[in-house]
Amino acid sequence: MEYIDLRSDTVTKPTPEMREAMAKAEVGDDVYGDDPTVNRLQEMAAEMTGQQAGLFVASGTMGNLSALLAHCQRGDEVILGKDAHTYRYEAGGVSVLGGVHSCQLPNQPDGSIALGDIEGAIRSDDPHQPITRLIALENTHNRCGGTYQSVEYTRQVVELAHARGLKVHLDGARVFNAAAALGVPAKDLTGAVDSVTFCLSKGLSAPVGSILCGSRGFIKQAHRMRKLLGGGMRQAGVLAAAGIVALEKMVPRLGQDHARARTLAEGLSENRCLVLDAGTPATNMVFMNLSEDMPMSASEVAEKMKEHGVLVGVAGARRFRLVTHCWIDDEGVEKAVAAFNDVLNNKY
Ligand code: TLP
Repeated sequence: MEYIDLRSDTVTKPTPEMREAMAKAEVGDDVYGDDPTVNRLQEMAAEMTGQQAGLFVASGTMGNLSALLAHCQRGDEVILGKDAHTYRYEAGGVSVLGGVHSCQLPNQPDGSIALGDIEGAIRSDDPHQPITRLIALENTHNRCGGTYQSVEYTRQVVELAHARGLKVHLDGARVFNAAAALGVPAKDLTGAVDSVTFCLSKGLSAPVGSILCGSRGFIKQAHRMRKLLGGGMRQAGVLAAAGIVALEKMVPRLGQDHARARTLAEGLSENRCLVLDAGTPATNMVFMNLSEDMPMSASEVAEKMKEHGVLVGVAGARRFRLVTHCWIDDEGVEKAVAAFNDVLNNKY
């Protein structure tokens, strides 16, 4: 059965054009820097993010971890949001492998961290305390609802950080979605930070990979960290070839996913068993809860939805996350709304 899969945009499969490019990719040993396709992808990524250099990594998690390890020494501290992917969903790698302490601050509804909170969390030069080294942002912000932060906010955090001798890393797994929502080139959101990771294997539909971008000196250090993490790949050009198609062909179409997420939310808002988050969707994610009088749990509803051919993300006992992507068309959106109506109607 071909499911309508709304669990995440990570479920996207490579497009026929990507498969063709992968089959024809010129390759070499990337540990020697000899893979022309990887090199081209890294250059394109650096250009698009307004950074000097790029590094192809296996995943968003590896990109974030390589960056944090490159910026921080053992005993240093990273300031991040308590709902950051890096803090919640990356197996604690920064502490486990890096000995890096984390200071978790509240995320605002748009995923930002209040400037005053950041300022207040920066440590003084005191041997009792860890050394604040890095501020980590996330744009779009996954757990806050696929929300995005402005160019101006990003600039303010960078200004504050640099004035205090700190660096800024951006987990931009979906930064091209943020840029599409704001109607600006991605480099406006990424050009000023010290490092940025973005993912090719989410809304951009490539099968594997993320890119970490930063200055040449930083990428040299991150390259060492990638090796340490076991992420030195060899003929990775077969994967990078799909990444090149992703940057050329998939970035410009992300707005379509946002429009479909809006249509999906409109359709679901008419079902009285569902309570959509205020303002959802900001980009390609719809977040919602079951209404109080619904006797079923989100997992039970998800099971029934599966029987109707629709896979949904369970984000809590009574909460869902639905993510649109290039494999969800208008018909898929209609079918998903209809399936929710079938499963939930007459259940309260
Ligand atoms: N997010 C996944 C899950 O891990 C939750 C998803 O389905 O959304 N940063 C952000 C903001 C992310 O959302 C993700 C993946 C990552 C980093 C990690 O990327 P990968 O999965 O490539 O390691």
